[in-house]
Amino acid sequence: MGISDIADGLGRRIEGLGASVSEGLFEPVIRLGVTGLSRAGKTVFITSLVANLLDRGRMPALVGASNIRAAFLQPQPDDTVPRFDYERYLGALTGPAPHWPEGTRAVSELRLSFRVAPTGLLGGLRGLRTVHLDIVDYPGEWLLDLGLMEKSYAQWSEGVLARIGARPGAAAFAAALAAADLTARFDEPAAKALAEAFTAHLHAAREAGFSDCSPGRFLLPGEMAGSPVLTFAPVPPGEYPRGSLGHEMARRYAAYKSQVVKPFFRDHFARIDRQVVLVDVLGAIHAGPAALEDLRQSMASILQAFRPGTAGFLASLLGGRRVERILFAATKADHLHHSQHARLTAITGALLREAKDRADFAGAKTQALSIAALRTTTEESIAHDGVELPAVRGRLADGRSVALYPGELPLDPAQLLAPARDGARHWLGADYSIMAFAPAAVSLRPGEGPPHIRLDRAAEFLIGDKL
Ligand SMILES: Nc1nc2c(ncn2[C@@H]2O[C@H](COP(=O)(O)OP(=O)(O)OP(=O)(O)O)[C@@H](O)[C@H]2O)c(=O)[nH]1
Ligand SMILES: [Mg+2]
Repeated sequence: MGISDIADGLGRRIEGLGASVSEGLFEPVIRLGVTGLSRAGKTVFITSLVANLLDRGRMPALVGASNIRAAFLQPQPDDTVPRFDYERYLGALTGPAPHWPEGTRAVSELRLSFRVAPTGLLGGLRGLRTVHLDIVDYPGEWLLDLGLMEKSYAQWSEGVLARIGARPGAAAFAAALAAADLTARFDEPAAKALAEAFTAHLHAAREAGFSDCSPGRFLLPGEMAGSPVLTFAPVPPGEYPRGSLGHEMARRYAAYKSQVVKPFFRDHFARIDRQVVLVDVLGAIHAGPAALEDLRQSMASILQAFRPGTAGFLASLLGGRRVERILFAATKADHLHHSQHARLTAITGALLREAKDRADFAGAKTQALSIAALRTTTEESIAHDGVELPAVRGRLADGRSVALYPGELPLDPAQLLAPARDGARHWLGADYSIMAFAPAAVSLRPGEGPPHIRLDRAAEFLIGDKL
């Protein structure tokens, strides 16, 4: 740990104290982090959660909802973070031609404030309290970058090169690597060619359903696109003299850590109180055993961020502060008939099991749930060879209505996780499908948010105790 790390840690702690003293006395702020890998469902989750907290008719499991006298959006407190574009996303999901919002590229934030009636014995004597909920949307890939903080460039390179082996685009990257002379004098076009081949591989791997496509900013560069911190790639072990291409790559890797990874953890992650981690378990099962195993390993890396005791860098930033509650939510459960939801939850729990067993997340409360932030289907049973199958029906983007029987998830999660871990190429004797259902056209009644599955349970776990 360097002097600057210590100073940063101290600065945060003092700043953090200031915030908690003034806000703690007057208006409590809950900072809710929403994360998940690309396409996990973060934007849809936040949009539907906010809509359902503003209009709470579909939130029976949120017990404190009856204490809420008013809920309203406010300007968010951080001047340099983009606002989560709630109105636009809600318009996309529930407007006249419902469609999914586009993918997001960066951190964004929204403040929802509640006026809450006092509860308890002396409740009647006090006025309404204000509780602020600051929701922060950030890519899970950025948490994967925490793994880089403890790795030297050589260690990181070795790990990546071993992992990507047969993945899409890896051969083209290997060819680019073979063509490059890493000991030759550094020149920018050569660095760029390698970084581009590596980035192309990351994109292809993500398309194919792989989860660990870090460094996170390579896929989501935002305003850093093309800058030197994103223009490096892993290289084989070797002696790279000063001024060489290989040496400059190592320097840029170090710059990525100090100028990209560290500021994210300091400015965003370190301030989170409650966290929801969205996981597209069904999508990974559909993509096959390799994708499910990669998801498991990626989640294990992501969850490292929530046990800061082991990571020196993060421990010094957090200074004893911790996330109090973590919800692991399998998203898009509306692809399944409700009779299969418990199995999806069990698979999600098992997927995270190892990571959870290694530590108890420093005392944080955790829960696993299967949810759909926006329910796009209705349930029905379809007759197939004389058997009634529990199915769901939804609408495709072209307007066709189709019934889907996604396959029966096993009762025992090991039936999926074990073959995945053993490197199976296909699921044996089973086929799991999902469909690109479009959001259903809804006409929301006054006081009701968009239809969902268990979003109220998620909200109760995350913020129920503060209402
Ligand atoms: N059926 C169903 N599909 C969903 C639901 N939530 C998300 N999806 C699907 O998942 C896709 C990704 O959802 P987003 O909310 O944009 O995911 P994200 O995590 O914000 O994605 P990035 O911003 O690209 O990282 C959507 O376009 C939908 O196709 C849901 O509740 N039900
Ligand atoms: Mg998004």
